[in-house]
Formats: sequence, structure tokens, C-alpha cells
Amino acid sequence: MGYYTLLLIKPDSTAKNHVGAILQIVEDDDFIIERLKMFKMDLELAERFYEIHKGKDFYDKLIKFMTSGKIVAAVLSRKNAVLELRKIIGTTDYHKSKPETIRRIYGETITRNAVHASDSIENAKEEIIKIFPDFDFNNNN
Ligand code: FUP
Repeated sequence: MGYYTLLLIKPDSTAKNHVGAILQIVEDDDFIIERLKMFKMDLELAERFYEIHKGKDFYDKLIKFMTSGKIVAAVLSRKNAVLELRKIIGTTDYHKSKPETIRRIYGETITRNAVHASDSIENAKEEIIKIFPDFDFNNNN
């Protein structure tokens, strides 16, 4: 299920110097970092990235948070990448996550929950293209 997935290390994590620790967790779980960049999301990209949540009660708070500071975006690969990354990030609501998961270790609230990971192969592809428009899924290296 899905060789590539997208990881976003959110503004709460970059502000607290957790980038290296989070990347270490994914590398220790056999993910390969294929692409990596640090930048501040502008409003246009944040709205496109989270368009599925437009209209929900938490949408404005989510957009404000995601544009509030630098993020790190990574295309990661491994067998069953989508599923395996979701396993190690934990649940949306960080405090319900299993111990040892990234959100449980580094999350602060349901919005400031440390990381994003694509939740399906289809979404992984769409999200990777939004952040890395020139990513070539057939000939990455
Ligand atoms: P996830 O796929 O686990 O990131 O969760 P969702 O796609 O359901 O939510 C996307 C983001 O919206 C979450 F990372 C955090 C934020 N969110 C809230 O702030 N409040 C909520 O009640 C639900 C989600």
C-alpha cells in the first residue's frame, strides 16, 4: 500500500527544535527521506492543502496555525509507506495516541499535534504534488 507518503513537521515542532528527533524516528522505522524542505506555508498553499476541511469548525484555527511558522516537508518512501507512517504518528487527537508515537511524544493539543501524514495513497500523491510539484513518482532518484 503506497510506496511514497508525505510528512509535514508542523510549526509547533519546528519552534521547539524537534525536527531532528522526528526525522530520526522515521529513519529508524526504515523510511527513506526522498525530498526535504523547510519553509513557511503561505495562506494560498495552506488553504489548498486543507481544502477538504473548509467549513469545519476547526478550519480557521488550523490554517492560522499552519501558517504561523516554518514547517518541514518530507517525501518519505518505504514499503506500505502511507500505512506505516500513520502508525508511528499516532491518532489525530494526540493524547489518545499510543505511547511512543510522534504525536503522543511531541503533540500539545489536537491542533498543535506535531506532524501531518497522508492518510491514503490517493491523498499522498495529491499532497506530495502540492508541496513538491516536480516530484517524479516513476523516476525519483
Ligand atoms: P489527521 O489526518 O490525523 O491529521 O486528521 P484530520 O485530517 O482529521 O485533521 C487535520 C488536522 O486538523 C489535524 F492534524 C489537526 C486539525 N484538527 C483540529 O484542529 N481539530 C479537530 O477537531 C480535528 C482536526
